[in-house]
Amino acid sequence: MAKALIAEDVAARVPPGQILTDKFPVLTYGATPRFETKTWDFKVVGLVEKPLRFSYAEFRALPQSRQLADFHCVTTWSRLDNAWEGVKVADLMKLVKLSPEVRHVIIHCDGDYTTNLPLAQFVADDVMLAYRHDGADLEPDHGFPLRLIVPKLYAWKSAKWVRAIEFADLDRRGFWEVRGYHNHADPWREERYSFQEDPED
Ligand SMILES: Nc1nc2c(c(=O)[nH]1)N[C@H]1C(S)=C(S)[C@@H](COP(=O)(O)O)O[C@H]1N2
Ligand SMILES: [Mo]
Repeated sequence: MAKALIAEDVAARVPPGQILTDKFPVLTYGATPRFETKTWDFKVVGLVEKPLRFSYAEFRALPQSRQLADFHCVTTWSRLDNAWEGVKVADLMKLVKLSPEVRHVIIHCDGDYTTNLPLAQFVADDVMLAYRHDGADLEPDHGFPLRLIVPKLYAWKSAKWVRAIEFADLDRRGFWEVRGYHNHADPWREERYSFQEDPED
């Protein structure tokens, strides 16, 4: 009886068309970038009162959080209860003064990967810049030293090797969003492909 209830809870957390896995597959377009502490930095740019730049040590000195979150890849695997540690975007935003016209965010990564999301989704309480996963530093292939985690959207929005956050007034589609993937990417609505987009939306 107890087991059946747990199975039902789990089923309720797996979006339509997804299959559960305990593995942690690596999904990367291109090669894993090299990390060097000395040259690495993290920037906040675009329509902000004052752009910010953090060295690796400065970023690691920011307030830390831990959270469990589910992860849904558009290629149909989902991995539940990932323990992420890092800096909550909500905490980072305490240091950022946005221009009033900001509506969109573009994430820039090493290797020229980008992804975009609406400001409201970016500042959601469960969005995090993570450097640890399941009790260990992120593996290089999984985004070390820093990746974004956006649990409510398909995982291509969870950009690995993040180097800069750009705040913008207008939306600009990212790497996969210009290659046929959906601009919104809500797994509960199966927003997988750009042909599903409502032009009025
Ligand atoms: N920089 C970068 N981030 C990325 C990707 C990528 O190719 N480059 N792939 C995305 C995709 S499609 C998925 S499903 C997740 C996979 O994360 P993982 O490789 O840690 O499982 O990372 C996302 N973040
Ligand atoms: Mo993916």
